[in-house]
Amino acid sequence: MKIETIDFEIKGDERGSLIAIEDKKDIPFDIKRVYYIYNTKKNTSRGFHAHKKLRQVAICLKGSCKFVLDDGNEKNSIILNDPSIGLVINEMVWREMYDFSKDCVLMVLASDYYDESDYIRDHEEFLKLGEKT
Ligand code: T46
Repeated sequence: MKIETIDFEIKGDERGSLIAIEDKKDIPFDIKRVYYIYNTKKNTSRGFHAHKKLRQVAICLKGSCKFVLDDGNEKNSIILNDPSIGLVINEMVWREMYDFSKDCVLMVLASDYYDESDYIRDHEEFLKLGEKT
């Protein structure tokens, strides 16, 4: 599958860098929730699910981590290590996250509130649901 990323504009000057993310302008959905993952223990993997409807953009603010995305037909991977890059994760995409650096801070902008019923945590079920859509 094609990995979709967003390049955020860096407003840099002699003092350093600043990135502003504005609702509706920089992200392809209305942001209803922001969460961040940090202090991930060594050799830990996360994710292993898809979302029925939720759309997200993941930004690695510090350090690095690897995403494997799977649309049911094809897998692809990307290393996030640049706070000016957003990884778009659309609905019905299986995600797995690996290789978190010790200092990794991964921020995620989400199109909806937390809802456990939107998660598909079984890969076989994900593939079956994907066939119907
Ligand atoms: C995703 C990847 C990139 C909440 O209470 N509220 C929240 O908004 C979230 C995201 C999680 N939680 C609770 C649910 C679990 O008890 O936090 C705990 C850890 O969540 P989870 O195991 O789902 O974390 P990851 O890293 O496997 O997945 C998360 C997101 O849940 C998911 O939507 O796409 O990051």
